[in-house]
Amino acid sequence: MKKKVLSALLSVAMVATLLVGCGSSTEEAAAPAATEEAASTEEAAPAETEAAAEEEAAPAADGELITVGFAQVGHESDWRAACTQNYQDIFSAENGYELSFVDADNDNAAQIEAVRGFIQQELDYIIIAPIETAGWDTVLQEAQDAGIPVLIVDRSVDADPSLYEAHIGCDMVAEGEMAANWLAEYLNGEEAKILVIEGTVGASATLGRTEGFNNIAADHSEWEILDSQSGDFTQSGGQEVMESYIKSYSDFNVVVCQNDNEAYGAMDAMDAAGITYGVDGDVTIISFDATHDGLQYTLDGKISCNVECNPLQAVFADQVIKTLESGGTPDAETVVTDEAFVAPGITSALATTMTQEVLDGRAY
Ligand code: GZL
Ligand code: ZN
Repeated sequence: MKKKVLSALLSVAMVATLLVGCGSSTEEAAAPAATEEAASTEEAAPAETEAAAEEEAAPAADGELITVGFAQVGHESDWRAACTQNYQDIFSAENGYELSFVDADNDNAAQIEAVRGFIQQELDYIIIAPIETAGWDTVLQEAQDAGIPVLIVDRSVDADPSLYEAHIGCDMVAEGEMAANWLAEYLNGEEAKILVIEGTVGASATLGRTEGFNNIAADHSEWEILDSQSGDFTQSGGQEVMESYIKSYSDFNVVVCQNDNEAYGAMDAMDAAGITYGVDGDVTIISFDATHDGLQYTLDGKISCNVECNPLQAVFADQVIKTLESGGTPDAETVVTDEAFVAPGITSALATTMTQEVLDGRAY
């Protein structure tokens, strides 16, 4: 399976130019103000084409729009909103698509029913951002039996990879390891009593970030993970879990929130309890997503480390579909790599120190 590792280095630009690894095709993405450069591919990448090919996505040869069903997780977080907007921007009529979008509202059964609906409508393609990793084999087999290619995006599924054409997403285990490696650098051997607010139960983002963080924590006997409960990637979930933690634990100095919205809820709970956090507080907060507001809190010194998970992935799904449309074989796996950001005053070999310029240069 060819693997394409793309680094998503976002900087200010009015035209999105994507240099994509293998095959070095370049594509102007409709995603606003993002310049991403391929970092590397696993195989030696051919010399990148310099000039951005003005390859405009266009309706299929017969002028027909390509019909695509997108079964989205829900609307649980700011990250999700950015992901949805990105798919709606890219899968537009001017790009040759007719998009049927279903927000599954974090409900697994509803998401599987949405996919069955797309199959009944005999759409050309189905895109799934799976809420949970489990439970997908049957409906993916139904889609394959109906001759409808499926793309799995954002999160991943525990299913036979021959049941879908491609997976596009970030490496959640790497994100978890990035967070823990930064904490080790920051604490430099000091003790840590850690509380974790996990994401949605059974989601690959949750499983991966937890696994990655624990991989590194295992090397630090001076750390203790006191508890790890799901806040369901929502602000209210983060607040509820933090409120219960405050009742149960009086001696903690690190809170790991598996997305920004949970961090906002945790901060509300700590404010209400008079617990200080941030670079000048008693508690160090680590978050994931690096959304605009999450990075504002990082710039303000309230979140100490924020690990990015880049939601601007729709252009890669567009590329997979256009490759299939032209009879080609798309990369089975596209991994969009991430970076980390830390609060001003923190220097790190692993992360970018936040400035207003960095924040202004972000695309979401
Ligand atoms: C990550 C994505 C997660 C985000 C959350 O790829 O699946 O789901 O981290 C979102 O904000 O709810
Ligand atoms: Zn250690």
